[in-house]
Amino acid sequence: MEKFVGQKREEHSAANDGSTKPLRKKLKVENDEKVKEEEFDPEDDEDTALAEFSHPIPWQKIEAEGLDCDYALLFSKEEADRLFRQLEEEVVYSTGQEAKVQVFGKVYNIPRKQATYGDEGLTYTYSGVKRFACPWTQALEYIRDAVTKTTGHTFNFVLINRYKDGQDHMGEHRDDERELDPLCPIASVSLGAARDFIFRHRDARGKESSRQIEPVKLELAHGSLLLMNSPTNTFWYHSLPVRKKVLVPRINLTFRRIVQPSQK
Ligand SMILES: O=C(O)CCC(=O)C(=O)O
Repeated sequence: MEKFVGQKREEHSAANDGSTKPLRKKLKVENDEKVKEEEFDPEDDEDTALAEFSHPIPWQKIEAEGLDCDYALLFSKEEADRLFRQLEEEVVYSTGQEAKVQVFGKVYNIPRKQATYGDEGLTYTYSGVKRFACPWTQALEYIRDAVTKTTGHTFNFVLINRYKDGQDHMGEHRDDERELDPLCPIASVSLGAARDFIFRHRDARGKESSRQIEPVKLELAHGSLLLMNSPTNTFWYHSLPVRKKVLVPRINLTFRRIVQPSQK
């Protein structure tokens, strides 16, 4: 039997009204004490906007043998809706070689869209393909800084996966590439459709598995943050399976700290 870690789904379902608003709005008190709404100005308002993320948020601990994760709702539904729409405008997804994976020497199209952003000059090689970091966009910087304020960890790279609906998926894998700083958790932010996310212990995979260990199953909600702490990615594979009933898109951002060989 799968171990299910439950959350409240209905409060965090994604909006689909298609409208585009600025990332965040500020309230300005005028001389006559009337409160006026102003457009978000990224130059002067970012610290104020991010201040709320320095307050503790309720974390849910998810533990099993060799698995250590923390889960929380980071963004309100309204803010998660706005961030989703902004990412839809800003993120440019890979095409060509970067939109493929290599498994045992064979090249496949990936069943979702992918993009990589981060600090200048960083690269990340996984599934046999080298990815280059595009410069951070405004929304990505905002989300990255919110994750940093909440967790105390800094990140220099983000892998973005966009699932157009429940047919798009990600197969079982571990994020254990040599470039990843082992002391920094992988911070996974989800926006859009809620999707199941399954961990499976490396000794309990396949018919010939040596041990019986229950998989750990979560539902990643709109606006949520999942921290995969060490040593989770050594012992546990994770996947985002097909869910045919899911008809709306989802964007997942995994913030990582890359250490390039020259820095090691
Ligand atoms: O979309 C997800 O939640 C899974 C992402 C993932 O497994 C990865 O980026 O390694």
